[in-house]
Amino acid sequence: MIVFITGATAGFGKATAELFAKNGYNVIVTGRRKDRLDTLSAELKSKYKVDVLSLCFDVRHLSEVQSAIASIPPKWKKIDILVNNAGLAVGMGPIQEGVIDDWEQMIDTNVKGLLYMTRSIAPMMIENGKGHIVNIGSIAGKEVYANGNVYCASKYAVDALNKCMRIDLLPHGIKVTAINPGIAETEFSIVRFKGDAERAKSVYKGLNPLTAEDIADTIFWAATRPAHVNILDIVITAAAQANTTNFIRH
Ligand code: NDP
Ligand code: 8X3
Repeated sequence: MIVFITGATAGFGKATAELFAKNGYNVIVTGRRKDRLDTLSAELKSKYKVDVLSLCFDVRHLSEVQSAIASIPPKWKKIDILVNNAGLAVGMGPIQEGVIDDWEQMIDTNVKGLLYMTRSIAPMMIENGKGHIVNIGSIAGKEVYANGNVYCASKYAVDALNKCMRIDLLPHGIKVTAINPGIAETEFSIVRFKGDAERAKSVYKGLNPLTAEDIADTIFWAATRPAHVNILDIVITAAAQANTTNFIRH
């Protein structure tokens, strides 16, 4: 079995690569940070004795996506599972003060990147006669929150695409699943607040957030149901989170 994971250099993607490798799957790990991909590949190969293919590219650039996919050796072409995970929030503030470059980054990564990946890999799955696409949305794609505007919009787009691609791929036997996490402690907030570690830490203050491993576990569970079962959509939060705005902090 082959699993292709976008954004495997950190957070959910990295934990997902580890969990699948631990369970004997061969993994294709991707991201922009080559040093991290090299370290992760070496670790997974030596620890779990699986094959690992590492592809370094930026999901925002169609030409990079296309050449990365074209470079996949024949034995790796039968991709069983695609985890569309690469994504980010950049900035947080009212719409009237929005930073256009932050908006572009979120839309280009979370929406267009996911589309480029799906457009490249779904035809390969159709040719193989099977496949499973797991899209990482967010609770922010189910319910908005103050100052979340463009990030929320990008994840609402993932929610819509998830539902639409399930219809389009249904005749081809390809499963489509969305996993929508609430707040989870990864590098997400450090990226959102542009390296401000103090501000990033404050997001999780006084509560026990989800971990990358919790999400990897959920992805793995959804991807390993019997052939006749498909999990459509999961929203998962820390026990201390009720929705996008209500938390219990101690
Ligand atoms: P991290 O910042 O820890 O990891 C993000 C991953 O995405 C990294 O591997 C990064 O790799 C990759 N990535 C970002 N931009 C690009 C790009 N342009 N091209 C290729 N890869 C890219 O965050 P999380 O693990 O938390 O986030 C993973 C997904 O989960 C995202 O889609 C996020 O929106 C979503 N999410 C996160 C939640 C949270 O609270 N943490 C909650 C709900 C959803 P690199 O920088 O090396 O390219
Ligand atoms: C990340 C979760 O609530 O910070 O998607 O937007 S939230």
